[in-house]
Amino acid sequence: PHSFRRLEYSPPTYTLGQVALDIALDPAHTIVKSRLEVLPGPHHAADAPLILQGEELEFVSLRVNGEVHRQFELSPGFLKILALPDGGQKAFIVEIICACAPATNTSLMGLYVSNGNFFTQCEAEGFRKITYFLDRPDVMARYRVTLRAIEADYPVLLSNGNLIDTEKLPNGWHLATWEDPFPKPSYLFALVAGKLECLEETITTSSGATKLLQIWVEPADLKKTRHAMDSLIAAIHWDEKRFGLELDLERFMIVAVSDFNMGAMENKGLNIFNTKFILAQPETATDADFANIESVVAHEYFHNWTGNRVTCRDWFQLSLKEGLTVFRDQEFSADQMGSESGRAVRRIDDVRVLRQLQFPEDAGPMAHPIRPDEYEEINNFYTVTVYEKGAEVVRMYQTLLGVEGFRKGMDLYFQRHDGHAVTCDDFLAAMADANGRDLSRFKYWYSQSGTPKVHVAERYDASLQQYHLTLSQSCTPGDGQTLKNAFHIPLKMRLLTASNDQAEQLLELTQENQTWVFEGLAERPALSLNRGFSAPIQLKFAQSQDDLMHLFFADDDAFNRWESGQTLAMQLILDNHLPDSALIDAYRHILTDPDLDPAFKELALSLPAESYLYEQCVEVDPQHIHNARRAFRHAVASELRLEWAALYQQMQTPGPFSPDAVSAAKRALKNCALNMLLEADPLIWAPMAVNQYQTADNMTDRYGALAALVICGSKEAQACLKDFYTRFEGDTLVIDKWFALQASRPPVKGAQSTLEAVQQLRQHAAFKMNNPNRVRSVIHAYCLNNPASFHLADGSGYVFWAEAVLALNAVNPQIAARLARGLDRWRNFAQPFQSQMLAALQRVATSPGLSADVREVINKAIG
Ligand code: B3K
Ligand code: ZN
Repeated sequence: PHSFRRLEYSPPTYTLGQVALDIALDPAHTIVKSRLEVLPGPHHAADAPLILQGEELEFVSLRVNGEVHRQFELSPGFLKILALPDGGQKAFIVEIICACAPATNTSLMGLYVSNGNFFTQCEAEGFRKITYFLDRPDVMARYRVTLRAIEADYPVLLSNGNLIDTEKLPNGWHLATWEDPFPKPSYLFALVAGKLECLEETITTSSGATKLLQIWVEPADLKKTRHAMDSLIAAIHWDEKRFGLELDLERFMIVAVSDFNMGAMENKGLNIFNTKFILAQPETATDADFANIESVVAHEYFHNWTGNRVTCRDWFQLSLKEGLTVFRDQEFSADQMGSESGRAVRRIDDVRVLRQLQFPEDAGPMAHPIRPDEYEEINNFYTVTVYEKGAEVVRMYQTLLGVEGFRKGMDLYFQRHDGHAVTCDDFLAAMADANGRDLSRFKYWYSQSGTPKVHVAERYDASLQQYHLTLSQSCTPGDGQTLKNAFHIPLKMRLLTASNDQAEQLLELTQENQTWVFEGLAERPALSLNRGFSAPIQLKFAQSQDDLMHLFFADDDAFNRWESGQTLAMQLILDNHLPDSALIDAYRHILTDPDLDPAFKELALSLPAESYLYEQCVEVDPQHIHNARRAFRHAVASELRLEWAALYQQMQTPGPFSPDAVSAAKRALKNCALNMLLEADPLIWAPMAVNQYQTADNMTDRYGALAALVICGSKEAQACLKDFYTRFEGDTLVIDKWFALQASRPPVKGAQSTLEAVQQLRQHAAFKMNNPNRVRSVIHAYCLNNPASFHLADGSGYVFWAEAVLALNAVNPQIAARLARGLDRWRNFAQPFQSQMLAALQRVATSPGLSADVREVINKAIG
């Protein structure tokens, strides 16, 4: 298999000026005519051939400077054009005609058909499935695009930029021509054609310009677009205010499609979204859906500057745009919460995702630095490391430089690089130069993989009234990197004392070992370190139970308050213990505190995820961990049953539904209480859950009640599931929830196994192997998100996994490769799980016809 290496980057031999595309859309045979103005690149050598990428294309013809050109070679993946005029040293024109087959394109890369409409997905390397091209992000060109189609079937024709012409054509065809004023790399190209309608709004931006915003969906979905539009408008205003960045186009369009490989795509002026991240109404979308829509709409909008105006030189630099844009959307979403405690709750949520998904990745066979050095298939590197850890790295600049210093760095970054394709080093340089700071040690966050560990040793000297803090760092890489340089680790800390006289400080750990001495401490303080999770590290700190308990009661940093509770619970669960009375009292104190944000209460009472617990073990026994955690949860449910019952009453939200953060937090805590009550006394509380299910006026409450019944294995669950299906049969996104809930049900004694249920769901008439959302709601939900039902000692879960990976490999390599990641951590499991996992991996590895995507993941797992 071929590997691409970061250090082998070389600038393009040729670049592009104007690009004109003329595309006649036909599901079976779309004809693409391109006219490329080709220019010699900066390091051009005379007579260099022009090598264009192209995949799954039917070549029709080639002209150079208007003449038929016969000196070319076609090979899988390439069109090599030789004997160019003037040895290619002056600008020349290449005209190519080729064809593709969108209707049979199930990879959902390039041009494809979904529900009778046309869509494209070009990032990372999909444009080469539309036409032969210099398909690399450092070649930026100006596009003019003419789309032709039968008007009755495809009344709406969209592409990037501004609409400059529409015409009726013979035989019921019509055309539309779009021109994008901004040079862009091919991965930001998009077209959409079909029967769509839009919600539109005009807004005025900070400079007084008027802009047209449109959200295009299938006609029946128009009523579900309001929240996405509100989110877009909020994001536009936030970016003006926080970063001084204004929308640069006259028109900004979003289109929703139900067949999509990921969440959404930031194509210039024409974002394309998975319907899951656009469509919402209270009856069909949960509070989590509303929040996700807000954050994904903002994320793609923010890419307009961080990604599109300044883009990546090569795909190794992906985190340059993704880490930065995730950081921006996290900050936006936190601000939308409207309060400090709301901000903290968002932060806790983001850190949970990082620790549950990214920490395991960074310790496993697919570990890579946020700027990878090597890949076989770039699609495999759109990872939680590049995105979420990348965002943590950007956050650390802000922690080190302050909000204003960070803004100065951003301003300089745009001043230097607007309109260019640049690198992570350029970003670091802008941050350092704008602030006159030496950030040379900070660069290791880009080049070294693994989660750094920070070991804490503390000593209090009563006679000198001194507190000594020694921190040492280490890092075990997962990907064969050996040499580790010390990271530059910003740690917010505060010493908690009875007199409350110590301020928060920022410690910069830049050596392997450092000691700090704090003076004037009349009593031994409790240490609150890595406040707000200021660095993406693992703290190794044998903090005393007393201090942890003190933090859980009294830390003014909400993140660390939450964290100390997690640590207390985690230690007990891993030791197979139930909560002691001190911890139950602490939980009671939190639940009954009238001044505490309900969202925080809900998080404080949520136990560490099984996948996070796995990371603390040398030999993972998934069934053992599940049982220990379940028993612990049962005790928390039973011992606090009075408090849960009271909260269930207090957290009702009478009146019309509103998705705002305060109401959502109440619903979250109420539904958490309902789950706990069903855990404690299922027979008593099942009727209450059924009642909530039946009378709910919103999806959060209806789904919350249904999920509680399903998870506890209540006999009422089946009837409610049946009702739910009939009630929402026409609504694909809601039916995805119905599938996902059953596939993620933890094991229930005496009930059908989840594996059997999932096998039946795969045979369900509404299951579709070529729709990624549906596949994710059944197969990925079971294999990646339901550890105790998946890790079965007889290996049957892994057999199901292997068969699903192979079946998906033939349909959609990206979706298959994501599933293939499911056994990454096999080496960490106890027997018999470990051998059964290896057998399943080997079965996939030795199967014929593996895509590059799946092959890379499986080979790395086996090692
Ligand atoms: N940039 C896209 C991701 C493209 C994934 C290609 N396999 C969405 C985003 O991060 O905004
Ligand atoms: Zn992104």
